[in-house]
Amino acid sequence: MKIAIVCYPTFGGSGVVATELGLALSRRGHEVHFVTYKQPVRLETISSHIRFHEVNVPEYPLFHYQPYELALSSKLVNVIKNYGIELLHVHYAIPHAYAGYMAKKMLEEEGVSIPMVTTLHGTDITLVGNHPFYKPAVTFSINNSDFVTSVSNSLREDTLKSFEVRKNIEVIPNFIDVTKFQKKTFTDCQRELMAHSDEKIITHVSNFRKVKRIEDVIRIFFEIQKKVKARLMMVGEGPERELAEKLVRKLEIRDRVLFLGQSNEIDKILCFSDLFLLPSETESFGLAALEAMVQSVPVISSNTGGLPEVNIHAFSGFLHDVGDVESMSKSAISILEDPEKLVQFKKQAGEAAQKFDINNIVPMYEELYQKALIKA
Ligand code: GMT
Repeated sequence: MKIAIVCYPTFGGSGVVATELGLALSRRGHEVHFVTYKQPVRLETISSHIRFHEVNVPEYPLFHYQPYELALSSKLVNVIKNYGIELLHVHYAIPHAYAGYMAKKMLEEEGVSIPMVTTLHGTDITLVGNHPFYKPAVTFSINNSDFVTSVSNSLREDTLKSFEVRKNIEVIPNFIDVTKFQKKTFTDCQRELMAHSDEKIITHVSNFRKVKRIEDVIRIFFEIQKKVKARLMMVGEGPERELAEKLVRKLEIRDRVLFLGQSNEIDKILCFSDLFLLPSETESFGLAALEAMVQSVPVISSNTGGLPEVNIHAFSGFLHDVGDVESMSKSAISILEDPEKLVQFKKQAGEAAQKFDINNIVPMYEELYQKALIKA
């Protein structure tokens, strides 16, 4: 099948999922065309089955805001026609579903019919999409997609609660390539570069936005390091980083906290981590938690959104109420202080990740595409 994928190419869950999906589909024989404003960060392999089409928005002094949706929908029309694309899959409703719908309509005028699948990822529904400035357009785009998927049951529920949706929303969870980690491809898992042998390594990975509650991450670590010799790896970049660094200075734990910035080597960092922290305000799925779990890193998270569908309480880690730093710290310490418990939780975290293996999930998308093609 010839599939066009629209996504955000930057660091962030929805772009990662879209890219990994495209790569997996290409390995299964499909021809995948990524249409976005920059080469997606995880799209390192270019093969005859993978193409990248860059959306350019020419600058013009009259424009206060560059009309990206317009450029994207025009690009989609050209790519779909020129390459005989059979299906359009847009990730993140804003503005991709809206632009995709416009492309579909323009193509219809030319006698070309193409089904559109929209995957909802989280903030396009819970934080941004819900804003009155966007809501009518998001509702319209969802209702006018041929098929709609969400990455968790929780996000499906949130969408149905907040929007007047007339569409069925199918849950297709995010996924991970379990075999890649079983093969232990990282021969350079050099823990000793990051910490002393008697120190535990605690990790947090995110885009450092308010929703991630970065202050809680630091405060949980502050409690942990009072009881257990440990270091904190802060991976990512975003608006809350400066505040976090300030708090680290105030708490006088600068020598134990490393801000690593954005990294393409998350796998390598997770491979030597002992515990992962994700105390988010809301999280539709929590792909970062799954990426930790597949490498046998237990997760201490909040119990919000789709996190309970991924992180299993008292098995792959612990979940507590948003903002309950005390309970999260206690649970973290209980795992880290007890070597046997740590080994057991590490094993269980790996086990819980199996359910989300790429080989179980990608066929769900393929099945949906087939349905969409029949309907078109
Ligand atoms: O919040 C982020 O980290 C980025 C955001 C995105 O769209 O890139 O992530 C959302 O989509 C991910 C992939 O489906 C989910 O794993 C994240 O939980 C979700 N973020 C939120 O709901 C806050």
